[in-house]
Amino acid sequence: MKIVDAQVVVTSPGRNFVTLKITTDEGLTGLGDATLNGRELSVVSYLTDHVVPLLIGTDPHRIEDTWQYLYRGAYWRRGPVTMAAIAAVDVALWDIKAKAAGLPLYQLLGGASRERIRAYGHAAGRDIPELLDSVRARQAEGYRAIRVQTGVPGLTNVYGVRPDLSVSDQLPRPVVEDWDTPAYLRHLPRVLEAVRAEFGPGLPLLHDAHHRLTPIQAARLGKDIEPYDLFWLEDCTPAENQEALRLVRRHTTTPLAIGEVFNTVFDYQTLINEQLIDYVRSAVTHFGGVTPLRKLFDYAAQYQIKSAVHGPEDISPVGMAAALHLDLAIHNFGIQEYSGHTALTGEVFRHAYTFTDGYLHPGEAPGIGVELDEELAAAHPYRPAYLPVNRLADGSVHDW
Ligand code: CS2
Ligand code: MG
Repeated sequence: MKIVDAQVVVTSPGRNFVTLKITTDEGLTGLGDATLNGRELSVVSYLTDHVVPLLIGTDPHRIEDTWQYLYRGAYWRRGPVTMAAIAAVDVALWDIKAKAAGLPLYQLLGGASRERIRAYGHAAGRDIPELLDSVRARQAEGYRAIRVQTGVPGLTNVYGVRPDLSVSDQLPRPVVEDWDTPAYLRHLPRVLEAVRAEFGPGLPLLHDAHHRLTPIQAARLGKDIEPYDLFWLEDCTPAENQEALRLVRRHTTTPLAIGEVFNTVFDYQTLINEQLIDYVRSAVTHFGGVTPLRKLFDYAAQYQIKSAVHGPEDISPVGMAAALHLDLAIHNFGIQEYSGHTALTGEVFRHAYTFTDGYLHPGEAPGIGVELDEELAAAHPYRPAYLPVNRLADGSVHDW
């Protein structure tokens, strides 16, 4: 079999998605997600200008060799643009291989290790009563594990609370959010106390600090919220300083999850070797695909660290489907983030995966189980969009 065509499709059915479609001389096609939120077109160029010409004429079955060729062969390694582009190729090739075998991808990854995949959803409110309503709404949708985010008194635009911008209300420049770490550190324990009082001890609760704390602040927060028994505290510090987590770990038993902005195993080495975290959070889409993420999970498993694949709305259904096949197959699965997508996104990307009673399943369609409606995709072209930025009261930029 040979690759005869590879096209990059950019579509915006509510938000931007970048998809690679590879076609073979036997008529099989494979899809891969290359969406990098707020920097989409850089990956489009990386793929169309530098990767697609290398794929034509090659054997789609040689997934490992193609991965190494694109990663090592470029000389310039790592980084979100490079790894999102390689991820799209990797997932499209797995899609083709599984379709050629007539099997859902998870069967090629060793078969199912579980019957269903526990998902967590997002609840958010500007204040505590609004958050409690939002938790109830997620429970009504079936979620059995819920991430809770609230506004902070005195701040107007806080991460996870401001509704996600759809492209139609995007401004030409990033929205500016505001931040005050001491106010947040005072407020969050009260929020978690109220959620526990309302929903009891049994509901798995998660919280995302979105890289905003210093190591000592994170250590204090982890300690303060221990009574509320979080499933995890996510991205407590900007963890490219991996050694910082030693300090956090020394002070708290709150479980820690890190990694949605990481692109390779090297970002995790100290975190995993020293067991400084409990969950690895990378997305198939930003980590170079199924091939390296499978290796990361196997490495993490030796340290009792579990998977928790990043699954916000900016991971397309293609990236989500690839994650679900991995989740079903690996033994050290932890939990899967799942925000769902708009109905229109589900029409552009028809998918076999399902969400029922709080659990996901990739379905039994051969391949990853996603088909792209190219006409509908073309009817919703790219719209420039940015992630927000974050400033402190004195006007200085803070981690977002
Ligand atoms: C997040 C994301 O899902 C998460 O945990 O931190 O919403 C993240 O902000 C976006 O994926 C950025 O594109
Ligand atoms: Mg996060």
